[in-house]
Amino acid sequence: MDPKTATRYSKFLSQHLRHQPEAIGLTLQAGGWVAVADLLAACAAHGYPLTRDELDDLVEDSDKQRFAYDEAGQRLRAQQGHSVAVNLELVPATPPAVLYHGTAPAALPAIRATGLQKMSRHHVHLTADEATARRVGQRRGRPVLLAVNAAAWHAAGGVFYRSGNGVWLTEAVPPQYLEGLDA
Ligand code: HQG
Repeated sequence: MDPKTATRYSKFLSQHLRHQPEAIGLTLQAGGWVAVADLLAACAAHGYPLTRDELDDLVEDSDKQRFAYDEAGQRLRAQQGHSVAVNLELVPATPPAVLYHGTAPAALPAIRATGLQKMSRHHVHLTADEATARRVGQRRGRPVLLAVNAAAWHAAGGVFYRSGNGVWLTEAVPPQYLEGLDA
């Protein structure tokens, strides 16, 4: 698959494993899983035919490791980013002292007032690495980098999880734990 086609397919998979499984006739099992055979059939029936080998390549090459097979390789799921109700069975974890979030200038007034909110996803997405956060912010224009005082928010009762692909997740971050809101 050439890189452009791979990106198109990867977006199609993200869309249906995170947001709209029913649009291609899929139902996510507990943990967000779908049987690979069902997924391949649904993709083919909706204009995205692919072989198991091509799916393996997409999973392996996903720049953010968006997808993961179960241990038997029989089922696939998105590792994070869902808007549909799904229980990823995440285990609370102690975050690094500082985490980062990239956003856009237009969101700042609301974030100053209410802190980081999960919006349409299940969690606020944070990263341990500044460059990744900047890239996330860039999706919406000039990036604004916020530093999250994760140690303090964790000590005050904030619950953090780490997804299978290393994204740090939390329910919300109150504004007093954010730096960079004046950008
Ligand atoms: C902003 C992509 C107003 C928040 C990315 C963000 C990431 C607020 C937007 C992953 C707010 C939500 C997640 C508040 C937060 N008022 N706006 N109180 N609190 N916001 O896409 O973090 O390619 O749901 O700053 O690369 O941008 O899909 O979250 O701008 O890793 O794998 O509301 O999604 O990865 O946007 O991105 P999103 P995000 P994938």
